[in-house]
Amino acid sequence: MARKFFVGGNFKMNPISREEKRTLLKVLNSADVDPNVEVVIAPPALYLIPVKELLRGDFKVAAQNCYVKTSGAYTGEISPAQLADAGIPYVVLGHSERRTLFHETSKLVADKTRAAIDAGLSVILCVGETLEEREANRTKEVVEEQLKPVVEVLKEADWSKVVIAYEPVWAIGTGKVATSAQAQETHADIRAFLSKAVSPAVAESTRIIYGGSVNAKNCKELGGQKDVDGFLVGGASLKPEFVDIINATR
Ligand code: G2H
Repeated sequence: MARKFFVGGNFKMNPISREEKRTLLKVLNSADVDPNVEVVIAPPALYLIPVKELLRGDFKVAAQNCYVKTSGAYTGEISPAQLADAGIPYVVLGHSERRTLFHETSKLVADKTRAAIDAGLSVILCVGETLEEREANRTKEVVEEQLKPVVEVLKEADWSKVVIAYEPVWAIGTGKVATSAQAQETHADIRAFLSKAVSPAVAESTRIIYGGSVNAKNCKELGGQKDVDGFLVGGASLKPEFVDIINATR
């Protein structure tokens, strides 16, 4: 079965006012979008429920993080069970900002992935190399090292609940996008890794999306690559051009 194109909007810690949030939602709710694209919006945790209530029914909502535990003394955290109970279907895990600024290891990201899937959530799992790692020709190795713990905890089960976001760290928020050839090469490597480490069927059906300075200008070429099944969009998801990115393959 063909993989459904997937476009996620990662608002990160934006917008900073409810008014801005309403303006953004107005643009999204009135947009003419390709019905063959799965669209998922990840606002800050504070706005998850209002965004879910105000957002058009054909778009879904994602949390930007969750913890591994179901409940308990974990001040400041949100559990996968709480997200599921609130009707939030997706969670973004392992974003490089979480790995770098909040010291999340690949093992913790894998455990969060397992916990989220056990709670019934789907996961947008982020991986990607730094500039130093790319320049040392270590991209494939780094991405595989980030994926291995996930393969270990998930085994063959539940992969339909995972969307992998390849986000080269050097392209995140920098305006420096990967070339379509660079994105295609790493996406194909990830698919080959999944084929060996999990199964050819999982490799064929898992969506691998690209993130890192995607905008209305570069999305068509990137989205035209054989193994690029969509995007995770940060900065541009806060602007009207996000609609053009959703429609990249139309
Ligand atoms: C990468 C991306 C969204 P941006 O972090 O996850 O952000 O499009 O701003 O580079």
